[in-house]
Amino acid sequence: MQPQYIIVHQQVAPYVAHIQLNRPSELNALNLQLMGELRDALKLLDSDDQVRAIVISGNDKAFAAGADIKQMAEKSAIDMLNIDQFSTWDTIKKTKKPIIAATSGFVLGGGCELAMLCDMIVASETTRFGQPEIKLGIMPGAGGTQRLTRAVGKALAMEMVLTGRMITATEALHAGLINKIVPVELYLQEAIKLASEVADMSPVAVKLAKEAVLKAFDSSLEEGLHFERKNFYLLFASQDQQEGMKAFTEKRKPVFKGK
Ligand code: DAK
Repeated sequence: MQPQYIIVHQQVAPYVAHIQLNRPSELNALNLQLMGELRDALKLLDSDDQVRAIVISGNDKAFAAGADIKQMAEKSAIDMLNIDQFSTWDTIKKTKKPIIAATSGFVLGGGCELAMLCDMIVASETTRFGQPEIKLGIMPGAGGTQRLTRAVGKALAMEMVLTGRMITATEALHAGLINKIVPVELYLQEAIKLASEVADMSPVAVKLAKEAVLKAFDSSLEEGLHFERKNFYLLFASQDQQEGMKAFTEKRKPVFKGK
């Protein structure tokens, strides 16, 4: 069945897929159906050999203005427990291929948490990031107190989470939340370009390197270094390692096969 709230473009560049969140009249508010469609699309792309990097965008006005407040408003704690949205978010989190968020306009609440679940963020200069849940009498529930704090530090995270203040793309860049800022007409193009750069590398090395970087968030330095070492050794069992080093000595561009 065709998804209703996302558009999947299989090959926007060689080995690069693009998912556009497409619920513009609600500023891409993340209702349950949209999140389910996103989860299913990512699962398919993650197992597709023709895809090595994925870009997620919204539109110029909003990447996503958060979870759908209208859908959540009447829910009880037990409804929330039974719906178990976390399993959807957890599946998205398990995507092995790199994901780049291309953001513009509002990146709020669950939208900000979704962008932070991605591996890199390319933002237009009109992007505003925020965790405004506190204004609704709740708090972030999908990583907004944890990933944000690790990215920008306690002072700014505390301010954003406790006051709901949105920050500009420039503040986000200085705080280390995003990778780059570009003019609004270029953010998608630049994100695809960044994804293409990654897609040029060995997909096995990219997968294991992404896993190792993410390990830094939930391990001690010693554990993380140990994990890194195992993945490093493992890559010496890949054809891509042989190709990469051979191509270097032969002064040519490597052709990586993901094997
Ligand atoms: N939900 C539902 N509809 C939304 C929405 C949202 N988050 N954001 C905007 N819309 C809708 C508006 O209701 C409006 O619809 P109509 O009234 O035209 O039918 C339309 O989009 C256009 O919005 P506005 O008219 O408000 O546009 P403005 O430019 O005036 O204002 C705004 C833009 C972004 C400042 C404003 O729309 C706004 O404040 N939106 C709400 C932002 C917000 O509070 N976001 C946080 C939501 S709570 C979880 C995972 C995640 C979460 C929870 C659980 N689990 C895994 C369990 C996340 C929670 C949240 O994100």
